[in-house]
Amino acid sequence: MAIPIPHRQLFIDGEWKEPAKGKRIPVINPANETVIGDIPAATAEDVDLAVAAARRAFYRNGGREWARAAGADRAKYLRSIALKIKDRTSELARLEALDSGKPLDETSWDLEDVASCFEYYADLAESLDGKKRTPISVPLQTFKSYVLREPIGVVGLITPWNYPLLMATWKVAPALAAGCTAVLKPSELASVTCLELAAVCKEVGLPPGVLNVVTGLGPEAGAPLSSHPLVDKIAFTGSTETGKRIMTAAAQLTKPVSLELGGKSPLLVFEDVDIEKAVEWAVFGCFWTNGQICSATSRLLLQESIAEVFLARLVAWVKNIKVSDPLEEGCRLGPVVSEGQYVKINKLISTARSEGATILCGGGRPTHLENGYFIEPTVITDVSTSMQIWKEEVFGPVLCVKTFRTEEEAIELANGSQYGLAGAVISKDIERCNRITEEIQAGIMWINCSQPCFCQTPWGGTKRSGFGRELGEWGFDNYLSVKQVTEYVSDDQW
Ligand code: TXE
Repeated sequence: MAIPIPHRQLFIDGEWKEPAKGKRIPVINPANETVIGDIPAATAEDVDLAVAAARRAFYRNGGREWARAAGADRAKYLRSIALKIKDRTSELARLEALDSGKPLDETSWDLEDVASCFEYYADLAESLDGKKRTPISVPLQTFKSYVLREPIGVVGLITPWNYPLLMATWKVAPALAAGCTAVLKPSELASVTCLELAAVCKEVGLPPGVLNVVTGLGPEAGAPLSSHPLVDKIAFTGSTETGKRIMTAAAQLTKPVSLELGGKSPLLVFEDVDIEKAVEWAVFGCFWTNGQICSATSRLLLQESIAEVFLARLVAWVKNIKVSDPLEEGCRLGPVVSEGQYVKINKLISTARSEGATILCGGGRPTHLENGYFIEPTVITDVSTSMQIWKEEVFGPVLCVKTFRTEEEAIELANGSQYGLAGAVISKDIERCNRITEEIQAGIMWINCSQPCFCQTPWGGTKRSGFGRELGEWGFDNYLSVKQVTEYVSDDQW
């Protein structure tokens, strides 16, 4: 059953606030292209207010209220947020499925991850209390040194639409746990659950200004945030193009940024595998979240000797994927998020076709679905390394396949990409798997699987997939700065 999209305003300084220009952006259900609600459209004026509120919250009471409160106090709020999210999981999962087109099962799992992520960073906030001053041994006895770990300040968090609330949580939870205050700018294509996070923060009594949520268009709300002189750091997940713009803006103020950008990750499958299991991982690794995952293993590298039998099983699996409205029972693939993405993905498929690639299955619109941004799960072979479909991130349900003969050739093909986010290898030979994980240029490697992600492990890329790590202790460090303190301790000085 569909539920109405709550009518929300911008969340600034703990209050709902109408956008300065009074504009709103329609929320479109990608499964049927109908307008189901709207979200406020912030502009630079609203961003200014949000940043000012975040600064007040950071420095209030000499910075003791949030920035220098005990980690255990901040942890209490994070745990209350997690609890409220758990109470509302099924409602929020439905809202997110309606807003983004992701299958309901997947948004439900994402919501569970959201709550766990808040709990995990609540634990780290507590542990910070014991690790605030870390002694360092120095060679001269007349000096004593230690490092202080302090929150960076006001952080701007700009997030995408493929995991709307989870991607926001990967940034909000560690930032707040570290003692930073934040302005979150979610994607205009899926902001509904981020506004509900604001509602949750209000309900649990999070001090005003600690988290502000400004929804709106990238150039109108995201750009003023990334170039704001009173924002101390920007964390971004999204396209490489926008990442470059954000980095350029931040460079003018020598502001630190962390960027999680696109990917075109390889999955290497060797001839010694259990074909059925490997096919299942290949399908999961590419078509999960409607193929809209930065780490999707969208380039399949198959050892030549098993290619024919593997591809036959792969096509059978892919044809069996249930494509439907995301709220329908058993849906495994919903529509892509927007008309823009629908057009972009179809264009990439038709270019591949005209360049001589073979569409082994899919490649069009499912015949049983008249409306909505649906694209059949698609497998493409006869791809050359110079083709756009092999080189560029599709961010949709499209898997490209190439074959290899030797391990060396597989590694060369895998690394022949501008991106370096993730990679996966499937083989019964664990030594080979370990060898390959060291050779692949990526920030994340999976062995005998694809896509599992835990909030304890670091997440981020190399090459044009960005830099900086989210999740785990690394994600926490993103929001902490290290201050060196050295004391002269000789008696004779005074
Ligand atoms: O991304 P954008 P879009 C990739 C994927 C997809 C493509 C385009 O290939 O097809 O990006 O998607 C905000 N200053 N990924 O257009 O523009 C924007 O409002 C500041 C990969 O949606 O990068 C949104 O909040 N902010 C990816 C966020 O940036 C700006 C996930 C991401 O939008 C801005 C999503 C500006 N000038 C898309 N312009 C991943 N790595 O997971 C836009 N934004």
